[in-house]
Amino acid sequence: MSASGSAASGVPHVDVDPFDMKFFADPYPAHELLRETGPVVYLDKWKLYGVARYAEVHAVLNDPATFCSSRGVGLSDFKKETPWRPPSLILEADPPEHTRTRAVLSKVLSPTVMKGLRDRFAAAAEHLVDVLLDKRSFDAITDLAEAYPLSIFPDALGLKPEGREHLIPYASVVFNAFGPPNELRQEAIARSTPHQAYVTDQCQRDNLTPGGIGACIHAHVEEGAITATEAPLLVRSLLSAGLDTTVNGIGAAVYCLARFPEQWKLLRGDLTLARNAFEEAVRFESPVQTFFRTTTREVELSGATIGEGEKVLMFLAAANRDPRRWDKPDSYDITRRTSGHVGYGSGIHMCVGQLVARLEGETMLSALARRVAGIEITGEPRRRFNNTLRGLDSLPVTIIPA
Ligand code: OVV
Repeated sequence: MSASGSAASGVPHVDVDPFDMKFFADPYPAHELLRETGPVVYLDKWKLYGVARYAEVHAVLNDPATFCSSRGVGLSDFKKETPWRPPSLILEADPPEHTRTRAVLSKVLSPTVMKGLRDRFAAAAEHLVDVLLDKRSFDAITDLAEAYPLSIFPDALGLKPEGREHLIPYASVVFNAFGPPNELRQEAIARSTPHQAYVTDQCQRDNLTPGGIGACIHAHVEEGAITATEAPLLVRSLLSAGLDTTVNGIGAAVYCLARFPEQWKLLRGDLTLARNAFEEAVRFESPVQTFFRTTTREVELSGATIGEGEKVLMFLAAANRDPRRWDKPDSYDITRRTSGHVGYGSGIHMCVGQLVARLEGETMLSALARRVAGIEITGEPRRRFNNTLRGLDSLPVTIIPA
């Protein structure tokens, strides 16, 4: 891992593979190297530009005409390669097409819809904490971070009970597929057929329970906002992005609160901090570590010239700990002003499901803090490796009843 020579374009080259197991195991020294080498860097290993400072990540996210999404937000350029699945109509789209599909998903995930979900989410969180208090010792990933979203989100969408075991594996393929053609990506896609078959089937109108969020998306066909062919693909976006992300977000929050007991005490003393404790975990761990854009023209960014049709990798996680933007960036502080973090992105593509994520995070942390005096890590946490998502596979804990 090192920074070396400067290309004619004025961009320093960095010898870092951000999709390597060693990088995933401890990305922080590499994030620092990427930030300190320059505002824009070039990664020879995968022939891509990178931005790791807050200012440049924010700038790229907020110039979607220059840094487009329609050529894919992974390393693969959809103009040069066939995508592994039909492109997302929201994530992998630019205005004006994006504007129309985004409006539909914004409506079905609106504050009003959250009001209708809150009591159910809160009751499910309380119930799960009851179950976990009975166990005392459990795995905070499988038994909590996965179990909680699985107990509410598929029902909120209106999925039938059968086959839900495909949901996390499918999302894992989706997020691995944004990465380069390494073993993680190739293996994930190779094993994806049954998961894809399940998801494609569940997106059809007849397979979605009336009243659920999936059915609400299909209802927008009658209003003329989207076509009957587009509706299933928009449901697919929620199946792709709505579960594994919150699993890793809730996992991150529990991992933070277990490692930093003074923050746990603060939360227990003031339950209104639950929502910000979750938000700070999203900043601190950045469950979604990276996304790409593709340049639509030659562009100058902070003195660097990037040609047309280049892939630019945004290190969201590095931006979220950039000391140029954050005081004590490496401290998990639930009283911090977290607004402006890019864990959900920024600009026109900023996470359309962020209210669902926050509602899940807030209800779970507040249920835990109400009933649990302490969370003790009792075994070695095991990391889960993914080209885009950061999180654990296993976190053995024991909880102390309040
Ligand atoms: C934000 C995100 C991640 C993965 C998939 C999608 C969106 C999608 O729209 O399919």
